[in-house]
Amino acid sequence: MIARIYNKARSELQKIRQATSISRAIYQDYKKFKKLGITPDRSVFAMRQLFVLTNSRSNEIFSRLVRKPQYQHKSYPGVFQDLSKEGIADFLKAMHSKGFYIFKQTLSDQFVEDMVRFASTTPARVLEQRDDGEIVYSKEKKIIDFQNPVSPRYQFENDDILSSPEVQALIFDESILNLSQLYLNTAPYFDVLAMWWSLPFGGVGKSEAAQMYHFDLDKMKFIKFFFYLSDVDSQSGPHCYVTHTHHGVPADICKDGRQEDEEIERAVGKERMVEICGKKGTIIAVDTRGLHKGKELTKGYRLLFQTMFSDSLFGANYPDFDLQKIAQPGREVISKYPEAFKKFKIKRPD
Ligand SMILES: O=C(O)CCC(=O)C(=O)O
Ligand SMILES: [Fe+2]
Repeated sequence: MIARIYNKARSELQKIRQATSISRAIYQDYKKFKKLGITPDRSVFAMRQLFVLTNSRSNEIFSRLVRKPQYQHKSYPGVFQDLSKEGIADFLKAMHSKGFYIFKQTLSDQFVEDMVRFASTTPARVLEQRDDGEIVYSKEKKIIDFQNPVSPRYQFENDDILSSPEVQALIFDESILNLSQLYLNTAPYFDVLAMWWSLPFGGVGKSEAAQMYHFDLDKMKFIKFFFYLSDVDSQSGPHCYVTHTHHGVPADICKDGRQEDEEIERAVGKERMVEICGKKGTIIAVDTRGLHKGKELTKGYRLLFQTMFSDSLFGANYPDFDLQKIAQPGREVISKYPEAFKKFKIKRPD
């Protein structure tokens, strides 16, 4: 009995020591980042390590460090411009408690149709098995063929999707920026852009296609917006989320990497594992520091567009966006929020 208590105390103490030294290294790197704008690789890894060691608490603490005053505009035009005070309160409550929110507002049929047309005619990268067995994105881009899919996921290149006016409208939607700052409690940064098709593929590439439970930790704190551009039911790849896990998880599943459904179910129970189904046009906000995945498809297809705002650009060094592709309305928004959209830059030729 005494030996057990002693061992537990010793292991807790070890964890605290480890967490302290990792925090110190991250803080040093943060100071370098403030000068150079680049996060040293060791910190990208260390943040994940610390997140697991402290069962998610580290990020809340660090995110206080990077907090800046929020924008104070009178209005924030866009998809959510009519959201009432109560609507915003609902959104914040759900985000803080459950970790995700399904909006009543949706994208119009016409808007979705235009995006689908674009995605059906634009080549994308596919997951392929290399000679050494590893599954990676192809160099060559392919247009989706629903009859003969060659991959569970067709991922578009940022440079390709940026030229779509609909994509630009969603990136520079000020109402989305406003909800992001309210949730993140700081003036946010536009950080990530993604769009991909998902298809049934017999389980091959499930992990690489983000179809196994995992947490994201690209930055300290961030919010992702998912836009369903096809009808999504239980068989056609709903986004799945384990409620409350953005605030920590039971010890058994407090680890990095992909995890099996059964492991999660054993630890939290099935009721907390939510499948988010919805018609095309559905918009969802998610704190993907919580456990989540896209469900493997058994039928149909799913087209998803995604954006992400972060509290700071400290963390994974994702590529900048090509400012030259942005049309006038987007440029006006950039000039209103230059810091938030600082990743839009004139690209130097390679
Ligand atoms: O496909 C999905 O629903 C989940 C994708 C995912 O893991 C992510 O965007 O972080
Ligand atoms: Fe993810």
